[in-house]
Amino acid sequence: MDTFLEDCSRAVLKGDRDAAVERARRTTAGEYDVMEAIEKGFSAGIRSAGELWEQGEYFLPELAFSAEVMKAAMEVLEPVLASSGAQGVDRRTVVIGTVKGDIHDIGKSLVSTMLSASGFNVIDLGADVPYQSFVDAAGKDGARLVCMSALLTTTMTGQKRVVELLDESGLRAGVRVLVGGAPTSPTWASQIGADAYASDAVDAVRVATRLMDE
Ligand code: B1M
Repeated sequence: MDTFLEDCSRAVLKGDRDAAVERARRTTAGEYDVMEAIEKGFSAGIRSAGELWEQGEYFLPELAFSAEVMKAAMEVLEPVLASSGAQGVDRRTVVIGTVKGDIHDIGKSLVSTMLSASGFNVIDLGADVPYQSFVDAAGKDGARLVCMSALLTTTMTGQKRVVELLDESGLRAGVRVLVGGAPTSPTWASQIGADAYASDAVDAVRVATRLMDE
């Protein structure tokens, strides 16, 4: 891997906030491609921290600290992402959140920023979002797309519940549903009656655009 990307990854893995923020600033200064720095640098670091935690070499506070450092880097990077897109301006409203019981919000926020950057009007409900809140927000704001993230096998079932609630509310016919997050898959999306699955933030923009154009 490129040394700069390795440095980004290591800064997150070691919980070195100053180094991570410095690398993020250099990225925004145009030294590196922002998406590449996120996906191959900073995200690689948080995934390595997760692996060390899984192997019992990191304790949860160390993993949480790495996540905080990743978020500090993302705070520097997100404004650049947000202003970079805006091509093909499409102000159609999208509701997004991580489902109830799940506080993993780094990937969801990345998807949210990329959708905003691509011109969608994004209503980001945050993480640990009650199922009904997705439905309420979609109804209130006339959303055409509901996006749900889940990182836990125990919380991904919440995505299914939201699809059911959208059905029960009568909103389902006018709303597309996109799911994502590590334990989800295209098969899962079709099992729960969602319209699509996206593997990462770039794919999410591609799939969201396709769903809106259908
Ligand atoms: Co947790 N955690 N965690 N964690 N954590 C995982 C998910 C886990 C796989 C780690 C492991 O065991 N290797 C595991 C889940 C196992 C499982 O269910 N199969 C796990 C666990 C078990 C837990 C706890 C239960 C631990 C505990 O307390 N005992 C606990 C749960 C808390 C809760 O939610 N209730 C917990 C807590 C935490 C921290 C708080 C320490 C922290 C989260 C901090 C935060 O988000 N604010 C954390 C972290 C950082 C991770 C890992 C290491 C990294 C997640 C991440 O941010 N990745 C993760 C292991 C891993 O993923 N390798 C792990 C970087 C991010 C950019 O990628 O989130 O995958 P990701 O998002 C990607 C794609 O998935 C996709 O696009 C994004 C960008 O490319 N995507 C979408 C995501 N959402 C999408 C939505 C879309 C489309 C694409 O459309 C709607």
